[in-house]
Order: sequence, then C-alpha cells, then structure tokens
Amino acid sequence: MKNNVLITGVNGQDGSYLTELLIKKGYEVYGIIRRHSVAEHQTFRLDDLEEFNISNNLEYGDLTDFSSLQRLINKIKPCMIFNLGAQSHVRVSFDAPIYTTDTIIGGTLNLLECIRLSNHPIKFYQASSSEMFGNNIDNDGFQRETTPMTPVSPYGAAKLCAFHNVQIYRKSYNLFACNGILFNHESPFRGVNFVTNKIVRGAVMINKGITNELLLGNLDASRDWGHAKDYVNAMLKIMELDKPDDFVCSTGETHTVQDLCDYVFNKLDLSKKLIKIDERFKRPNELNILKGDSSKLKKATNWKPEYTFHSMIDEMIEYWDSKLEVHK
Ligand code: NAP
Ligand code: F7E
Repeated sequence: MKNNVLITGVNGQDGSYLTELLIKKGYEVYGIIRRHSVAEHQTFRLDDLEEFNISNNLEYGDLTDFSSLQRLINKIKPCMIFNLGAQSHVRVSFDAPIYTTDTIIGGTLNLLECIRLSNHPIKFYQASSSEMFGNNIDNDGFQRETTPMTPVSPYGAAKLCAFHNVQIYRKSYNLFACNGILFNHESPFRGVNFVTNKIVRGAVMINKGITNELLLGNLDASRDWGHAKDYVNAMLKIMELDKPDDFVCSTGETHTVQDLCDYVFNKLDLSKKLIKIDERFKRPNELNILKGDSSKLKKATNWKPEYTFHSMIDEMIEYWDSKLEVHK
C-alpha cells in the first residue's frame, strides 16, 4: 500500500524513534519483532505509541528467516523498508561473530532479494555504520563517504559487506536502495551496555546510593556522538530524495570516553575515583577516533541536528534521574 512502511529492529533505539516520526508524518508503520522468552519488556520503547495501536502492527519474524520476511512483505506491501535490525554491539560481535554476521549480511541480503522478487516498487534503507571505516581518517581529520573502509571488528566487517550489497543491488537491479552511514547516536533509549547510557545510568546510580563504582574499558577512544532523534530524521530525508544514494550522518564533533565521564561526573558532583578500569570491557581491537563530515547529506536534504552533545547527555541524565529510586 502507498503509505505502509516496514521496519526491522522496530523495538530498538532507532526503530522506536523512527516509528514515532513516521506515524506523525502520516505513514502506517509495521514492525518485525523476534520471539523473546520474556515478552513483557520487549516493546517498552514503543509504549508511548500505544495510542496509535502500534502493537496491532507488530509481526513475528527474523532477519535470518527469509520465509518470514517474504510473508510479511507480501502481506504488508510496504512502499519503504528500513532495515535497522542487527546484533548491533561491537564488543559482542567479537563474542558472537557468526550470529552477528548472519543477521547483518544474511538479513540484508534476504531483504534485498525479497525486494528484487517483489512485483511492486519498494524503497530500501540500510543502517550502515561509521564502524565500517575502522581506523582510516582523511588528512583533515574527518571520515566521509569517500574515506577508505577497513573495519576492525566482525560487526564492522559485516556492515561493510551489507553496504556493498546495497550498492550492488542498486546498480544491478535499479533498486531504490540507500545506505545511511550513521555515526554513534544515543538517547535515553540507548541500550544500557553502550558506553553513553552505561556512564550516565551508572553515575546516576552512584548518586542515588544504588551502586558505588562504575566499571569501564578504554577511556581514550573518541566518538562523534549525536542524538538518535536527529538521526532518524536524516533516515527519512534520505528516503524521500528522488534518487537513491549513500550518506554520512554525523555531528562533526568528537569527544573521548574520558571527556564524557568528566562531564557527567562533574555535573552530578561525583568523584572520578569511583570510575575503575575493568579489562572485560576492552575489545580485542579498537576503533580509536570517529569524526564525520555530513556535508553531502546537508547539501542534499538540508538536514540539521537539533541536539548538542551536552543537551543530549543532559536529557539522558534527567531520564535516569526520574527513573531510578533513591537508596540513600
Ligand atoms: P538496537 O537498539 O540494538 O536495536 C537493534 C534491533 O535489531 C532490535 O530491535 C533487535 O531486536 C533487532 N534484531 C536483532 N537481531 C535481529 C534479527 N535476527 N531479526 C530481526 N531483528 C533483529 O540498535 P540501534 O541503536 O537502534 O541501531 C539500529 C541500527 O543502526 C542497527 O542496525 C545498528 O547496527 C545500526 N547503527 C547504529 C548506530 C548507533 O550508534 N546507534 C550507528 C550506526 C549504525 P531484539 O530486541 O529482539 O534484540
Ligand atoms: O562504545 C568504549 C568502547 O559500545 C564506544 C554501536 O551503536 O556505534 C556503536 O558502537 C566506545 C568504544 O559504541 C566501555 O571501547 C569504554 O571505544 O558505546 P559503544 P561503539 O562500539 O562505537 C557504532 C557507530 C555502531 O554502528 C554500533 O552499532 O566506548 N568503552 N568502556 C566502552 N564501551 C562499552 N560498550 N562499554 C564499556 O564499558
């Protein structure tokens, strides 16, 4: 149908913000969810969208199960598919490389094949990642669409293969298939084992007397952190263009993990001595610095982020402050 959109990873951080945006823009949003043994918390990020009966549009399936994808695409007949589903944790991709690869490379190819075999046109968005660059940086200190890509993790390698397949299907079969090369983006809905939410939640827990230390890995890595709400806006703008293409989406600013700790701990007036280094949270291989140049995206779509690094972290602090109970 003209207005139907299908999202994989609908209950993830980006999936939930994108669902909200698309509903507000008048799209009918359908999402694929997996079977969880603890189903009651699975869709908590979509709770506020229940007034739109979103749970009626959630269907069981899995990116690694071609039959489930084909069945849903035939049923929903979406005009757009956003492929946000993935095992998205870089550290975990070293622990479960085959599963990570299956969901990302196999899952993306399954969707591209469904679209190629479908008898109606479907636009396709692929959640590509700055992790694909590895440690390549242009001479001016930025990564952009033309920067070489040499990933340093199984996750990055899988995303790079999927990225190429999107380009291959676009060129070979004339599909409207786009890659958004998104740099790190965060929010209160970020998984709590990613570093921003781990630090913010951990610091608020210390402040409320729930815990007394925060265990982290490498504090020297630098990331270009934006807000997920701004980045799902970019996804839709990319899909509303006349021609399919690939775009970097980033803030152009970089901060170390240490900078992030300093900001949060200073804001809450906590001693940084409570931060301890734990080898378990380090990776076998590290991507050291990310700083993206979004000029191409800005020129093509007028995209502009609304959040700053600090306004995003402040929002996350407020979220956890209101969620967690005082134990003092
Ligand atoms: P996220 O919160 O981890 O969400 C991932 C989603 O994928 C979840 O809904 C998860 O469902 C689903 N999923 C995992 N395996 C699946 C499978 N086999 N079949 C179907 N669904 C599956 O990730 P995010 O931060 O929203 O990121 C969205 C996408 O952007 C991901 O592809 C990620 O790799 C990519 N990306 C993220 C960033 C970032 O900084 N956030 C940057 C660049 C690219 P369950 O709840 O069932 O696990
Ligand atoms: O790590 C360091 C860690 O796990 C950021 C995913 O969304 O963005 C994300 O991947 C940095 C790394 O994100 C801890 O070593 C230190 O240098 O929050 P993260 P990521 O690995 O950059 C890309 C663009 C994606 O596409 C991915 O899907 O923080 N770090 N101590 C730590 N990281 C974690 N998770 N936990 C720590 O204790």
